[in-house]
Amino acid sequence: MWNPEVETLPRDRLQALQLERLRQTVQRQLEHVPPMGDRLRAAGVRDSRDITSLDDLKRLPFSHKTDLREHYPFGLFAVPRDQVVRIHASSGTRGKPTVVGYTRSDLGVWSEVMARALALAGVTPGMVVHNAYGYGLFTGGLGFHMGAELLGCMVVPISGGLSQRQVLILEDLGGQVLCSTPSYALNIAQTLEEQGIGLERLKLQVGLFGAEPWTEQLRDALEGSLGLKALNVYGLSEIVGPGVAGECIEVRNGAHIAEDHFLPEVIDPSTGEVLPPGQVGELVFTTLTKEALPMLRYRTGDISQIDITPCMCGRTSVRMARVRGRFDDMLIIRGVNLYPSEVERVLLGIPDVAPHYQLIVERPGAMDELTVLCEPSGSVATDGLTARIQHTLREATGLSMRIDLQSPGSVPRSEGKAVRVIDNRPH
Ligand code: DLL
Repeated sequence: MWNPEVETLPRDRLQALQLERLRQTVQRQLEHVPPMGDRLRAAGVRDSRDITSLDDLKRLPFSHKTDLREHYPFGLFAVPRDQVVRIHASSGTRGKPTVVGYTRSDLGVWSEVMARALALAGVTPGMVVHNAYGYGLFTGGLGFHMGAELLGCMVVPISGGLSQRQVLILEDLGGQVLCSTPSYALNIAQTLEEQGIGLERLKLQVGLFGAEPWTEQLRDALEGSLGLKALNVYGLSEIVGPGVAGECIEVRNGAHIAEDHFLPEVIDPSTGEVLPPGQVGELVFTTLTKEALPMLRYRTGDISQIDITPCMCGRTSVRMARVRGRFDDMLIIRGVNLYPSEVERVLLGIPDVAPHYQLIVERPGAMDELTVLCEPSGSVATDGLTARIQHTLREATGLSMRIDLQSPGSVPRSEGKAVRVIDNRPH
């Protein structure tokens, strides 16, 4: 454990710390973020002393991505500009990106939670960390970089892309820890195979994968093709970046939330009502220590659930289940709700199918049509593979899909977050 004292804090002491820090976040917004301060006052919160228990969190208004967009770029910052030492931005598929800022202390917190996430995954000082998350405005590259340096690892800041050079460096520098999106890790695995580099020439032990939804089936595929233990890391720019939660190597069932810095809730997305632990809903986070961009009840759009049962690893934090997708990612095809990750789960369970896929949605007439681009795992498709894929997907999802089985290497590969859906329907 990176910080055993905090990571095993008894729940009552953790909750007392959360309450004290929640008050500070509320005070920060009241005093320093006019749009959010006004919103709090309208909800009847005039002073942080109005917050007397963690239950009072429910009284506070939600915040949304649109708040960041409306006050783009710096309108929700709670500190003078000269205290902001770093900016990142989330990619944002529509419109302007959301810009986030960090004070020096925020960077310290982020490094700390990332060092914890790496230690959770079994990474120890001195290990060689091959960091293939993109460096730049995306939080992946620099987030993992800072955490690995703090832990005392040797960081190889390779960033994403240029797969042939990527595998050369991976082999020559003896990378033991691979950090990348799961879809890019697949790309690396394929390049290794194409270059004839066998796993015995590599030193890989652990992979820390995140930034996009992925399934247990993809975990198996990555472990098999890269010869490592694959662990899930979750986070989002608006809250800090990667490091909000991470899986432990001991159990690998749910990601431990760094609850001394980020307070989680799960809500019913249509009513906003807080759901009890174990129920599936939208994840909402409140930052407890962020200075530059404090966030109260930020709606992530991510679907998950919280497990409060104690973990065998000894940490006392609650765990969040794998995010199966965002509400925005859910496709409604002829009345059936479908998450791309559901297609991944089914597809990867079918023998002879490679773990590369993309979904194309079209509306040629009155009805929506879904085409699944995929590839055989061998150099040629086995007999009846298309029909088998179509049948298995229909059985599992209730939807009839067109299967476009392409030649190996034809489905577009990702260098960062994979584009799983191309929606060509008229809007
Ligand atoms: O993706 C931060 C990150 C970088 C996390 C590297 C993990 C590893 P954003 O670009 O702001 O930040 O995107 C955040 O990505 O709301 C989720 O929808 C999705 N996401 C992040 N991690 C996971 C994960 C980074 N482990 C958005 N599983 C989030 C599923 C994830 N989805």
